[in-house]
Amino acid sequence: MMFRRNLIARSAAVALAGLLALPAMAQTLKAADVHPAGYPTVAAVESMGKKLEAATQGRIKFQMFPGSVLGGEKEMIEQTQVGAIQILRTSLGPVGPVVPEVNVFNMPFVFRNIAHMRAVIDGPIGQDLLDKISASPAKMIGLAWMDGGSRSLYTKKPVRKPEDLKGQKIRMMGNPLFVDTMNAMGGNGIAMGYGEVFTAIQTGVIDGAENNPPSLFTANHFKAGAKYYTQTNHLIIPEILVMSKVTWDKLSAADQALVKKTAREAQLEQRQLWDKAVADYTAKLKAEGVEFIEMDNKPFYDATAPVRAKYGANFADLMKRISDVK
Ligand code: GTR
Repeated sequence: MMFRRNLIARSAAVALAGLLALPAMAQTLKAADVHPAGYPTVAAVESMGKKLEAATQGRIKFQMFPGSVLGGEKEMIEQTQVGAIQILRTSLGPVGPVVPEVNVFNMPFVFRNIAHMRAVIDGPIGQDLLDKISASPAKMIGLAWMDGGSRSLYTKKPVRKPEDLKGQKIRMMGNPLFVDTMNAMGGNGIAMGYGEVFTAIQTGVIDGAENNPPSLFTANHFKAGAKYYTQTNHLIIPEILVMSKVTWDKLSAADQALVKKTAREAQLEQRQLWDKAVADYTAKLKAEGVEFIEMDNKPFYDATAPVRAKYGANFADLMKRISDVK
């Protein structure tokens, strides 16, 4: 009896030692994006995945789900929070309702231009915000920033000044801050998922939306009838790459460092791809007959001052630090 118990204990110990000696189990990271294959964010995150696979000899595998196949951004954020999606590239816009601290970057005209936004996200303020996301109860780890360029209005009728937006229903991303922004700009802001915009423009549920040229082109919204692109540049919202905290907590410290390093490289790669995409898609939109309306956007800046005052009250110091960045 004694002998058998010893034998069982010994074989259990041998089995345990065998398990410990096994390499860490292979795992697949599911990455998601609303944009289609080939879009700068998708391409940069795919190349991050290849680096992760190579550096871990295939122990970490990577699978990209582009084109909203896993849902709209709001749904994908929720899936990331519970660990059903491991890596998500999303606009910071719909992250605002989950991590209110990031709304400082979501405010209209908070950045002077793209160069200013890049200087801020590349510096200590950008790192602070990534850390705030990671430390928040939202169960997401902020890995890196991506470039979302600057957002301008596109509508069925030409718009040159705030008064031209009167009575026009304009789709905004799901965040009350953006609905307030559009209302202040003179239109009626309607929160709606990205995937619903095409049909909503086509059927007249909305009169237009706002976005950057690569999104306007790849989502085909101009083909639904929004052919006037007014250069308001009212929102310069960085995009973000996050990892589910559920996944992050299971990674070794070495793997976490590798994920951060490759994410940071993806940030730089996406930036190169982005600048080219903006130029290419702008040319393509023009070739498709989209009229780019250049105008003075100061009246829109002035009209949104109450939005900056209302939401900026929570971030007075941070806004000063942002505006001090050269
Ligand atoms: C794009 C952005 C997407 C998504 C989309 C939208 O510019 O890259 O992440 O937020 O806009 O308007 O919903």
